[in-house]
Amino acid sequence: MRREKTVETPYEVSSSTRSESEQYENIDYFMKKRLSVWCPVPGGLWKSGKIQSISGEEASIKLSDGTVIEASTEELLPANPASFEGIYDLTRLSYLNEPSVLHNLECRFCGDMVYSKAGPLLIAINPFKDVQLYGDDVITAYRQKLTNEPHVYATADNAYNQMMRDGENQSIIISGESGAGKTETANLAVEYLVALCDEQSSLKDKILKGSHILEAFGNAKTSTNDNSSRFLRLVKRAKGERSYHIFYQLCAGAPSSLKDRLNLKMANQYKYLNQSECLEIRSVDDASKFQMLMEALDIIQISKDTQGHIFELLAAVLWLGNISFNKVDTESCVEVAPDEALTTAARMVGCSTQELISVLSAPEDGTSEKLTLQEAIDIRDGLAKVIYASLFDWLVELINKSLEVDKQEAERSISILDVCGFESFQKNSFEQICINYGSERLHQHFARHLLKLEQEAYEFDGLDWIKVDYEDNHECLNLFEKKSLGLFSLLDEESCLPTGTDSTFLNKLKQHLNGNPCFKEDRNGFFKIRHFTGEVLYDSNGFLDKNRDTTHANLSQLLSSICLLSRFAPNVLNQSQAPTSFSSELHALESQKHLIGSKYKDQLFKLMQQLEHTNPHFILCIRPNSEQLPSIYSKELVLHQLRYSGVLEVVTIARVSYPTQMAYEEFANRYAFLLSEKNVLQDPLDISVAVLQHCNVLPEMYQVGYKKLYMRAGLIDMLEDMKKQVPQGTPKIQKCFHCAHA
Ligand code: AOV
Ligand code: MG
Repeated sequence: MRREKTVETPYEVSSSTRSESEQYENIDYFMKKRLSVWCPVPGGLWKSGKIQSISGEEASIKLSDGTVIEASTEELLPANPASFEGIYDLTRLSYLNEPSVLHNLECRFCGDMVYSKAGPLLIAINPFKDVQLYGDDVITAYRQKLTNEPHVYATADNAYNQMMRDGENQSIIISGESGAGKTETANLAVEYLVALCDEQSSLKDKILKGSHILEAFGNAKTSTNDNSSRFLRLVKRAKGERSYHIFYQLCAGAPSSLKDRLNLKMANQYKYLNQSECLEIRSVDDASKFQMLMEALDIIQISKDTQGHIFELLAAVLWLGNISFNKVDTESCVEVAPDEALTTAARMVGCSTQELISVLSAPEDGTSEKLTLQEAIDIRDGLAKVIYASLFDWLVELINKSLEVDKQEAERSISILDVCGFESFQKNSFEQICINYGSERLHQHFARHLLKLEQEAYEFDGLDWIKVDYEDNHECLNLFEKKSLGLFSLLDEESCLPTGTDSTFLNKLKQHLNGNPCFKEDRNGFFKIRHFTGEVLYDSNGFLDKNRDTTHANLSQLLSSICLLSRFAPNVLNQSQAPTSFSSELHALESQKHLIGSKYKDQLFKLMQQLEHTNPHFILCIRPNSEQLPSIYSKELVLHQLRYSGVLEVVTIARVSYPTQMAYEEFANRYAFLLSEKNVLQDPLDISVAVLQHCNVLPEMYQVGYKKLYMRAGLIDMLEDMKKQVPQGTPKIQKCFHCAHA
């Protein structure tokens, strides 16, 4: 043991860089000084205790609960002194190892300090309860820099200041699995940023209400999150899950005049809602949510007329789902049942019953063949999906218009990225594969910025740097993206073949992906993918249908049905607030005839490209338990998330990294005056080194690269302090800079 440390210092060199022999010495030292160590226990976790005796490579440890266990000295890890307990930045831990990180986060979580720093990364552990960390007073405290506690507000503040200072676009990238708290975190970041524009309080209100509206239309209950950000779930979903919140809110909260106008029933009478046997969410009042939604629509200045159209479209979707089909002859052909569902759906869409019947009865190939039951259902569901998708896009446009967000005009921006989080259920399908592929892409972005680029820059500039390894996910991304032989290409190919089925698709996967270490065959109809988070079992059943998305195939048919659109044509809407009409959203969808999987992949690519042009700020949300309950910290679950996200690696790099980097010319220009008058040096590098030596800066505080000077955290602040104290041209340096440790 080189030194004993009881005080915290930001300048400590990482314990992880110590050699193994030093670790051995540590063990002895830990026993003699009766310092705590982490001892592995069955189940893959650790308990803290004190070493009682060591015999060879075996140690006897007395745990805090009094039990004594034996463990190999190699497996013991140093625990941090009590004074480090609950420290706000993991890079400041004296000993960096998994149990220490896990324990530190637990201490903070138990004290309702749900945010911690891991160097440049903000970690947010979902409290699943009101933690009194938000609101106007707290916002003010962060705006006035009265606190150093990590917080999403601090991250947002940082992004804003950097945008103003450097004129560079920023992004706040929020990752974490489903239910980890990404959307809440994104909302809090928005809340902080809108507080910065308080002179325009109407804008503030509109931004917040706009996100409430999108949440009602874009979120739904799943088994891991009561308010999950979703897509693809209008017509089918697993038991215990709900469709988009807005449908239940409308059924529960519509005033009676609106109910009459829409011929609205209770939620349990609609097939699209009742099929998953889940209509309510614990402690959520859908009716009052609907009142809030109507207020939000008013604040966004969506006219009552337009609001009426929006509700009609929602009712149209619900009633479409109730349309049934009767057998017409012995050949299993069907026709639309002429009942209340049909007439109401037609009325809501704005066409005659006969016109809706002809849309629902026309085969894709334009022949006059009658449809089978499945074909008819596909067309009906496709119509419902396209109406809902267009409605959603139209709403986004209306909200943006109301906020006067004009992409061309915005000079600088902060983008906040909140996507669907990683999912692994008992049954995983096409929806999960899209979501999980998205998570892989995002993880790659995270790892590139926090683990790869910085290390590469050090190596490139010739720094003495011990590389920190991390698991990269390119093999898995390759599995999805490889040209012509990746999962999405194979899925597209099979979806376009008239003979393609889920099982021919699976065969193709086996044929082409078996060499990929992330792909595994499984029992009939199933396959496994090893994601960065772990292995997920997928059921190939239904992949082709979901990818084909019958919606688009039938759209030309729908578009030719003029009556359907007339209701929503631009002249019906108030032009001043309708940047695009519902009908043009429909046309826009029609022009995108891609299959769903590759469309999603392309969109993700574009998004990632946009993000590459921003300065990123990362937030990692962690789910502390699977039950969505407060005050429960499942060590296994948290550790798993810390591991696959690479948090320990991020901290390891941050501890030994050089966050300030400066070209020698700039450094010399700024600080050369600190040197004595006799200075005759000319070369900026020589001047820079002379300044550092003159100020007694310890060598481990900086490194000299080929092109730049690399400095540890705190050094530049110290030099700036000295600069302020020494009037320029008066080269009297008395103050020395010391690291806190000897
Ligand atoms: P997600 O966005 O990460 O899941 P959410 O942001 O919807 O997760 O969070 C899930 C739930 O956790 C919320 O509905 C809240 O009840 C609770 N929660 C999250 N953050 C906080 C917080 N800071 N304070 C109190 N409660 C919180 V998904 O969208 O499923 O990937 O697709
Ligand atoms: Mg979400």
